[in-house]
Amino acid sequence: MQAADWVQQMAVYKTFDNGFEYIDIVNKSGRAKIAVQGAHLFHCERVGEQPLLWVSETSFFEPGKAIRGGVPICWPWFGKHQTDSSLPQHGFVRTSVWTVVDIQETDEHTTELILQLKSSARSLQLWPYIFELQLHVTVAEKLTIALTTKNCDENTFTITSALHSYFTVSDIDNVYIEGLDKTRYFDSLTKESIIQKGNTHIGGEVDRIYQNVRYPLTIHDQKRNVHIDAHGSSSAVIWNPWKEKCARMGDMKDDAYTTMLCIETANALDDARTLLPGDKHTVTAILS
Ligand code: TA6
Repeated sequence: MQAADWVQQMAVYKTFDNGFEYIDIVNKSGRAKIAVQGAHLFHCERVGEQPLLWVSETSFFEPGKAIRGGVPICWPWFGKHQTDSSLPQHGFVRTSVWTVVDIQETDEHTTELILQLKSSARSLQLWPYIFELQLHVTVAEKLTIALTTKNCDENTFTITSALHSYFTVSDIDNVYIEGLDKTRYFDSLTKESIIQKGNTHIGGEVDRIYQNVRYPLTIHDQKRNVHIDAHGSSSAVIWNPWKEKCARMGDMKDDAYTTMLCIETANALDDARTLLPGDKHTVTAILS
């Protein structure tokens, strides 16, 4: 769609038929949609381009279920909980209902949103610390997502996290990632520690946590390049479930793996962040 097909600018609360609430943002740069649950960006496209973010055609948009695609927020732990397997993978904030604090249409090409999540009786049962999260999203020529953690507790805590971005690719067989050459990664499938040689191609299931990443990274796709820059992160997770795992996932069509690639701006493994009482930490992904 061209900008002319859209109203020039808007930021409107909408709901799916089941009442699932999201904000629909349009400006002269493009369009984005962010769910109030999880502060979850699940759509972003620039004028005249295919969507930047991938979302599953069979994703749930239901209370308590994470959307498959867009940018899930993994916090206060990335991956499985280290000691309690009954706790949800990737933490609990991606299925929590956030509060929209502010929406500003700063100019015709830029819309900024701030969403907030504070600790609660429920969260304290899952993770025993008082915190405040803010997500600052800027929808413009670049999509900027900044997650700020504030330690409001009297105790120090350590977090791992990821802005778990799913990107649309034309065909997984014809893309590669530039920027990870000579970077060590932990292979979550084989549990090995390996040094990346050259560009990263995806020829099967890939689930890797790269450490000491020197951003920016670039997805070279046949039809376009996608640039991922970051602040407050020195780790990146690359994931594609490939055929077999994709077929087992209830919220992905069997061939969905062919048009998606996750490059997650993280604070994972050695890049975990420890916050003293009163400390703040911001992890930012700049996608273009
Ligand atoms: O992206 C890395 C990863 O931890 C993979 O191992 C895979 O589990 C993926 O996240 C999706 O996790 P989810 O809990 O959203 O199904």
